[in-house]
Amino acid sequence: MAYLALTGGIGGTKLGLGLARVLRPDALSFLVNTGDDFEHLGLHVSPDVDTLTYTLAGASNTALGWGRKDETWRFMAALEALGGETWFRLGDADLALHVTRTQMLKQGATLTEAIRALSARLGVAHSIIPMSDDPVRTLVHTADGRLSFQHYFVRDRCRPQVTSFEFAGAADAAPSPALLELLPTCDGVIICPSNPYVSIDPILSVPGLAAALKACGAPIVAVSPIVGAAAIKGPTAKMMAELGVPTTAEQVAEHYRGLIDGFILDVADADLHGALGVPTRVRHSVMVTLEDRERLAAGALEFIKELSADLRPTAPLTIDDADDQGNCAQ
Ligand code: FO1
Repeated sequence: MAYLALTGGIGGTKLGLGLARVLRPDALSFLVNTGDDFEHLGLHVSPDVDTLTYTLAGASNTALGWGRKDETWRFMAALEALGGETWFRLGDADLALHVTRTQMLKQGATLTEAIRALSARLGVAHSIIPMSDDPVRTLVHTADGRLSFQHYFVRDRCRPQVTSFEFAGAADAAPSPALLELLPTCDGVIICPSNPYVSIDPILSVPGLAAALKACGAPIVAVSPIVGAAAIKGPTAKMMAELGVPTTAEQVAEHYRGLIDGFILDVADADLHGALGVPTRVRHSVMVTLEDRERLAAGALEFIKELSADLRPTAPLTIDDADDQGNCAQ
């Protein structure tokens, strides 16, 4: 069995780690948001890819939630002394990753190739795939005007009131070839409890990507990032309120309507079980310990297996059947 996890940001990475601990590298790949990527100080920074990479490598800064553990900050101190831009902090060891990736990209590697090589060098055995090799950049439309994602998120600390989102470049982007290669053997897709608007939607904005996920016929299960009326991590609930939608798990399920085959609710939202127009399961989804992450991962996989039994025909498929279902294994 082989699974694909869609993720971006710190909340999604928590479940990503749980999945990586219960599934061998040949049974799990990650498809990661690169809408947060940006050129900073002349370097290609890929925050969501790097947060996942460091986490799977056992090298993450758990206090910050991003960057490397045991980090030093001499570069930032020197930059500050020179009057450079310091609103986005790059640790000394983290800097080495951005420099190397930028160099690889300049020498002609695709983002998929650069991530594959660098994650392997950091000791990550699971496959980390960017949503696209083409630049797609999340722009946040706010009451204060249009902001690039990192300006909104880090420099302005998510303070501006959000009105909508734009994924610049998406129309001309293609899914990473590595994704299209693995989909024919995919048995289940997990949408991690990442921010639906700025972590998962950029992935789904790549033309043909959502259709390819759907067409491979494997169950797609999302884990709610909203518990009660609050986001487990980050600005999801604040964004929903500003967009004028209810800050509920039900609304997240609604957001993914047409894509997902199942939705995992937290125990705090057990009253919504069976009431969302999509099959649901109730699990403890607030991940504090490593065991919490593994337990939720196992719960998501169990749900996918149950859904597979419902979605997949029991009789073997004929070639005509596969054509009718748009089966991507052709
Ligand atoms: N987040 C911050 O809040 N402040 C920072 O200075 C910062 C630097 C940074 C450097 C490298 C990196 O990979 C991530 C970094 N992040 C920082 C996190 C990042 O901005 C966000 O977590 C994601 O883009 C949102 O998913």
